[in-house]
Amino acid sequence: MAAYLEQHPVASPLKSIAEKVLRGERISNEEGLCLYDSGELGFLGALANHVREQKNGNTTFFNRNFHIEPTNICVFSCNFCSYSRLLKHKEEGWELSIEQMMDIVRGYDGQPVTEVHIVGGVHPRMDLDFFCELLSRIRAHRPDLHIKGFTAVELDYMFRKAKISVEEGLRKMQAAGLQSLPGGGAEIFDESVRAEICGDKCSSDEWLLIHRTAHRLGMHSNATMLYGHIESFANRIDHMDRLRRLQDETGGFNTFIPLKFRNKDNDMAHVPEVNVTEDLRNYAIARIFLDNFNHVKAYWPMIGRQTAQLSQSFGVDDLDGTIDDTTKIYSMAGAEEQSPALTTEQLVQLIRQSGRTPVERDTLYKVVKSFGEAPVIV
Ligand code: V47
Ligand code: SF4
Repeated sequence: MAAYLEQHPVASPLKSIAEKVLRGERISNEEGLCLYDSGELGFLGALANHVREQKNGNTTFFNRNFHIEPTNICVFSCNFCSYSRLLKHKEEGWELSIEQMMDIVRGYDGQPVTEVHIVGGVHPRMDLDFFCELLSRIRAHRPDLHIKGFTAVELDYMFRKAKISVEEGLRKMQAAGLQSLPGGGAEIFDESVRAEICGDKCSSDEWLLIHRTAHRLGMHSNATMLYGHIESFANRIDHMDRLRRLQDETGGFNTFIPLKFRNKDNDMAHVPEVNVTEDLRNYAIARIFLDNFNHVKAYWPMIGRQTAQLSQSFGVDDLDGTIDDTTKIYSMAGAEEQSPALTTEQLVQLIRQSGRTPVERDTLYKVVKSFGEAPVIV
């Protein structure tokens, strides 16, 4: 970064932000907004890469996981969602029984996966007891598998229906085998944008309360941000500011995952998608702004393999995992990856081609296996 500043004339507010970041200081919301308003791609990439390498060196993490999507029937109607079906259109959706989900788990017997990620629509009849039974069955069948499951939106609905507090509900699920929460359902915290795009599901405060409580009970979680639709840059900064403040309080977030809005077959199909420059700028600003998050993840099934490669020069140090085509939330919304699956060798290769060192991690970023130094690219 110092070399970049020597070679490129940078206007004064940006220069002082860069100097602050190089000194390891936190930037303010106003400075974050200034990066969105006037930071050009090369400058943001150099600065984000500095932060990335300070935190994670040349490593890019991935994990071996698989997904279970219990249902796409959902009581909510988020306008950006291409995946869910209302109960009255049940014939267009799917509902898996516990036995069917256990068949998926058993399908990975003998394979070196370390995590199962469970996420889906909010089905009115799949309740807390149903999911506690699923958790206990998975735990009993494969005690070594880390169970990461259920967005705050799914949990909020389940706990309300069971008429129990967030803490009681989380304790019950934790006892049944739940270990971490994924980051979905955060969307954009700004209340007026949230009302427009997903007004009927849990509020921002409820999302934050569930993650705060989970952290207090010793669980870790992720945080997402759905960007590139009707939100403003100020809304993105506000979103990340609320996450940064919760992280200061609990330290329980593992990773931040920006999710690019995809516009196929949903009620926001008229909203154009942002371009790849904006994706990379957004990764970079997230990396610079969220100084207390150790990791920024690019979810490759959503942005495609090539942007995932590029993102590693813009702050990203994690490319999620080897995932089978059970992930439908993005393919149904128009993502490049219609049937996302990469073998470990392919993912390792993809990371190496970007000049980074692939490291397999578990859910909590413990190293499972390092695949050695990346070859020098000439
Ligand atoms: O909350 C839905 C998003 C999320 C669209 O924690 C869309 O490791 C873009 O959170 N365009 C669910 N995004 C998925 C999720 C996730 C994914 C990968 C890893 C992790 C993790 C979490 O998907 C929803 C919503 O923000 N989403 N529809 C769409 N049309
Ligand atoms: Fe339901 Fe989630 Fe889709 Fe919203 S984003 S409609 S909560 S499945």
